[in-house]
Amino acid sequence: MTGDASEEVIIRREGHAGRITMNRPKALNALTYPMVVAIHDALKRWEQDPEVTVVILDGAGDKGLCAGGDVRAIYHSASEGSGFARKFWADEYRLNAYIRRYPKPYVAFMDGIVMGGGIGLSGHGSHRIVTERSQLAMPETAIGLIPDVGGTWLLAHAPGETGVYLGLTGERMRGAGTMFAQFADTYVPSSRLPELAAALSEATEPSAVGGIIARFSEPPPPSELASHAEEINAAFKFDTVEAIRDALKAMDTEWARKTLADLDQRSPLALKLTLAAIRNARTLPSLEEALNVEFRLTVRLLEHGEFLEGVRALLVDKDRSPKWNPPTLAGVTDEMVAQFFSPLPEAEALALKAPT
Ligand code: QUE
Repeated sequence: MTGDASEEVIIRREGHAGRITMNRPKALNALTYPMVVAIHDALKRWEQDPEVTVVILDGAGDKGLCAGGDVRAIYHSASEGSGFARKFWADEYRLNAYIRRYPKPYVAFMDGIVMGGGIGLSGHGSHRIVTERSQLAMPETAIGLIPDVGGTWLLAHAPGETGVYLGLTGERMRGAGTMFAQFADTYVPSSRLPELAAALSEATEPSAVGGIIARFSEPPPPSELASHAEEINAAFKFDTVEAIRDALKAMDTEWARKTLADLDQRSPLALKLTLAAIRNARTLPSLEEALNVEFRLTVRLLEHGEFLEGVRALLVDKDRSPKWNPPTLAGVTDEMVAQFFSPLPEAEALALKAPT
């Protein structure tokens, strides 16, 4: 079971650690379908292997852990229908839920950029480590999608309206902000990660992992996010995106103007679905239920065309001028939102269930 550097993900044992290294550094380690399968298989093997006491996830290269899902592959598959996208998202979300239920410590080194699908692989882990280089985000509304991979669940459990703000604007979390939003647990300087991995690989019991990590923990550098909590809660408490925009306009501060400009770049349809999905996730009993709803929304955003237009404009043609449909918030009716949330036909639905 030796690692092969030509693989998209390097899976190997190092002492008592099962190690997963995302290995597409030229694509910021964006998560492909074969990587989803390889990671799930490795985790299943290590679950049964008494020699493995801890799993460590990290990324090759110096940019970050993972930029997101390989949305370009989904874009290029779409001319043949939604089959590949459905398979990709269903198996990715199943992996996200499995990570949350994993019976051994799952340690994610969230160094550098960690977005979208990268959050799905790390944010549900038992030990989430950030560094001075970490930039975490759920940026999907920019590409006509909703924050998926359990993003609506994580955002729903961030304090106050922080998650609504992060999910709608796609704003990046750094330093202390990652922990304030409850997307990370521990700050460790990036230069100490190799030493931490070596120490973890010597853990003879899963129960030793927390204490090992604590030895490397330092106070995180301050960030802007918590300092804006009051403005965030005041502007993002409303039930409609229109009311949130009005509140930002009335604030007339530098922060409010920047936030408004961010929102206005994003898909009106994705914004309304994201607001409803995060609020809805607060009422759900489990991550699995949130993933099942996310699947309805992502599949329908693909078939509607919004997601393809977003990927085209931001990642393929790179003209940064998506033609959103509808083009304005006013065009997105409550009926349209309700239609997106309605259950898929039983044979097409993702039906993940929380363990009882
Ligand atoms: C929103 C997103 C993604 C994004 C940009 C957004 C996303 C994603 C990537 C990405 C980035 C670099 C790559 C790549 C994909 O960008 O999900 O293959 O090399 O994966 O604004 O949701």
